[in-house]
Amino acid sequence: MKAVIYGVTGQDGSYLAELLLSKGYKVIGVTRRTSTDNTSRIKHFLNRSKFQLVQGDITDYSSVFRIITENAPDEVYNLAAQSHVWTSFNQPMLTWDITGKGVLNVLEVIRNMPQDSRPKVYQASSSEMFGDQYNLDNNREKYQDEKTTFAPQSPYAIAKLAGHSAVSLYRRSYDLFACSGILFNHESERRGEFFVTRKITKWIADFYNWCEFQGLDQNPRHFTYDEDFIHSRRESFPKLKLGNLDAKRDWGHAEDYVRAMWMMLQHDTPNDYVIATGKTYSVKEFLIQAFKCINIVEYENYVKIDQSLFRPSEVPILRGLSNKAKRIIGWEPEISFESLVKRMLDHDIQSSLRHKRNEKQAG
Ligand code: NAP
Ligand code: F7E
Repeated sequence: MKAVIYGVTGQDGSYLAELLLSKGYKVIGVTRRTSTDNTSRIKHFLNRSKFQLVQGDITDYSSVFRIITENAPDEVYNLAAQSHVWTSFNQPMLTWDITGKGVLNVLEVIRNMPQDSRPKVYQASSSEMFGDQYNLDNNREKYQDEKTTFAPQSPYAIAKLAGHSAVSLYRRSYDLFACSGILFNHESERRGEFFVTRKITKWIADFYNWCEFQGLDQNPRHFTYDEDFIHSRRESFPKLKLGNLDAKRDWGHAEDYVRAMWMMLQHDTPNDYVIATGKTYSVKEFLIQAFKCINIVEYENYVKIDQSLFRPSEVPILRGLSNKAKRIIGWEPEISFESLVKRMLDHDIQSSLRHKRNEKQAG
């Protein structure tokens, strides 16, 4: 089997490539040209004989055409996106071109191929498409599933909904084997550093090591606090700046979610599926859970609320029900919220420690 992955250098792309390589696939990962190295997440398999990195950009139809027709894959996974919601308010056109129109480039290339050589295609849709919509379950708890109305609340979500609708249209109209995974938030040790979960775990890890290097534990009595800084007797450390702590998200681990992508394409018929854990936590609850891992029980002294990090329009609560995915493709998540937080924090503490040691040696 052969697969093309758009977005291979991203969080999900790196895990998906690992999964497909472990199943014996030949994997062609597409990367756009950048002036600095963007392969940090995929370095460990770059030299595998079954992995090939090719240059291309999802917004460039000619390169999409060349990469898909010349490689003749069995499966194409489109994970390429400007995926940061807050950024999409400042760069709506770019977000549209990559996250929305880019999907059409892939679909058009595949539609124009002879029927018997068309690859199956996976599209990375998003729970952001639901916006502020939800249904109520028997306990009057809010949830979203495949039947919930879409009401996008950001340029990112609008672009994703365009891509999602195009996949559905091309499947019905041209008989493409095309699936959309409506994935709820999923995080990991490889999550981009400007998403809230990783921003939190990275900050806590740096703070933890800052304390360690001064020979202090994290006991609040060692510190004094002002509006922007935490002070020890010798040094100061900037507080963690965050926006809306009340938003609620359904957070899973990316390793579980890339498995769902692959499972969708192995089924006899193409379909759209919600992929989620069914549990929801506020940003505040994530914060509390992460601070708990370094034995700090109150986060308030360490966090500054920054109004500039609030969004013009917010998605208040996401909680996905994946009953359809469980019933039809047999997918269920395996990694819990608690172990997600712990894995991210342990990883960040180790890498912050390495960084600090190198800094000390160099200086
Ligand atoms: P990510 O880490 O931001 O990765 C995005 C990938 O897209 C990167 O490899 C990036 O390349 C690539 N890319 C950006 N612009 C491109 C272009 N013009 N041409 C080709 N590639 C381009 O995102 P992720 O968290 O792995 O998410 C994967 C996909 O799932 C995205 O489409 C995202 O919108 C969607 N999604 C994510 C979540 C989530 O919670 N993670 C939930 C629902 C849906 P560079 O490395 O060069 O930047
Ligand atoms: O924000 C709040 C923010 O940026 C989560 C993407 O993968 O999942 C992701 O989108 C919540 C929001 O993820 C900060 O207002 C508070 O309510 O981590 P996030 P997201 O917007 O949910 C969906 C499913 C995707 O498809 C996207 O590609 O946290 N929040 N303070 C903050 N968010 C950020 N980034 N930074 C803060 O300082």
